[in-house]
Amino acid sequence: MWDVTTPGTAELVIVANRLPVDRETRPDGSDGWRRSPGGLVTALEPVMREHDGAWIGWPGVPDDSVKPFVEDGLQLVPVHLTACEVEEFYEGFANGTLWPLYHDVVAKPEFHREWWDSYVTVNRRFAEKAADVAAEGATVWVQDYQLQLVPQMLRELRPDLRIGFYLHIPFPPAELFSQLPWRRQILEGLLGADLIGFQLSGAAQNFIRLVRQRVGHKTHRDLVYLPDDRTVKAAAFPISIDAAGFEELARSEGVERRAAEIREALGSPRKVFLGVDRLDYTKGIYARLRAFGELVRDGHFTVEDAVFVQVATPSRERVEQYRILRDEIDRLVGHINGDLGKIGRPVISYLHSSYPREEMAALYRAADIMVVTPFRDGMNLVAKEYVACRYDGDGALVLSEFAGAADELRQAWLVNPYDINGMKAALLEAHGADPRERARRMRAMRKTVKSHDVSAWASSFLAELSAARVPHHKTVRP
Ligand code: ADQ
Repeated sequence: MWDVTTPGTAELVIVANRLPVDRETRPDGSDGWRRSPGGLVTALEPVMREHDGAWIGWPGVPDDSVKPFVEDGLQLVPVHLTACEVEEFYEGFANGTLWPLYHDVVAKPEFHREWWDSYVTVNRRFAEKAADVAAEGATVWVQDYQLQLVPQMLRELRPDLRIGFYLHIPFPPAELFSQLPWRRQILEGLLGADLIGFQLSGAAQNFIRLVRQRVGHKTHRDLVYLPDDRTVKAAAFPISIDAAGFEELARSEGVERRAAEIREALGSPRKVFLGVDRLDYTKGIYARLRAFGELVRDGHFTVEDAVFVQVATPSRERVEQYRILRDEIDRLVGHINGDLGKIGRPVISYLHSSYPREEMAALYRAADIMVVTPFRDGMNLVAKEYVACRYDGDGALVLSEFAGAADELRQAWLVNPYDINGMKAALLEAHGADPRERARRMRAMRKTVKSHDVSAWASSFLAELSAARVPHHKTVRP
């Protein structure tokens, strides 16, 4: 068995902005690592174990120089970022430029040349690390918008590798992408990969069209033909969840008990509405709470009838737009509860906490109506997790048409999150739906989620990548 301290030996390398673990200080004061809760980790961990892979990423703390290490059987290779790089590369270019631009300009992207310079520097560092760790002819799978230049940089260093790239967020239409002063560099960066995966086929088509327009390469359907005889494929691989794992959790006695406790703690209302999101302006939290508040104000529900539980985990708090959003939602919840709540019965139960998976499953079990209304979302795993937990066939999903998940979960109550009256109507409809109608919709959605889970996602991407043409010029490492 290889180990991370021997360079050039890993057969599978995952490259992601973050390592799959977070630093923690144990009760005895010593430092250690805890697995981070995100969907990406759950998706890729089984693949990592099966292929004895290495994971390259930033440990999450600036100016932290950690040597490669093994944690819970996973081989981890940290990449160092300075405090200035965290500001310019991560908070700046990744989350202040690319994130809003790729999400339909829901917020205004900022273009700063020094942010771009930092993006290039940090992407090069990740590429060099991957070049160092990967064995001859290995497979490298680069993840997400923070690292779009890595495929090309890595190919220059190591033409022997098979390189895949997966974008977890939307890829915008040409009209929006073309605002980016560095549009050509990003497209060329991605074209270093043999296979580029997107959530939806529309995103792959946007990419192919842009490559034709802006880089001038020949394309046919989902293929790009490069002058050096390489072909690059761009296709959709919609991500999913560990559906069986969630269902098993939901069926456990502990989770059932906890779900009943949650309803009781809420004052045993007749119906519980639930929203679970990272606190992000793309998620449409403000508009959805306004819609619910208006339904209560207009007398459609009383506080005894219905309560809205909104879990919103703060994220990217050093980016100004996120601080502004947090204040706006705090104020709105205050207004609604102040105007319409009664003693011990708030209209909206608003929580910032981050929960373990068991508690998430209990929340999903406790909720009659799950409300997922992003303005734009690559996929949205919360919608799929809710469906996976409703093994009883009950429960209703209100879902934005602009979430990637809406392509698969057609039987949800689909809404346009910009249309507050439309959302109010859908909330009322889902609330009043006949149990048979709810069961019919849920059954169809469960079939979809169960038949296409996260391991199907990872293996279909890797199978396609390994079928990709092997490059002509294999270099032999010294
Ligand atoms: P996100 O924007 O983070 O992901 P989402 O797909 O909903 O959005 O995933 C969030 C994950 O975090 C879910 O697994 C959820 O259970 C978990 N989570 C949310 N709030 C939590 C809390 N308070 N405590 C614990 N866990 C919590 C990005 C893209 C999405 C895409 C995913 C995966 O923006 O569109 O679906 O990547 O590709």
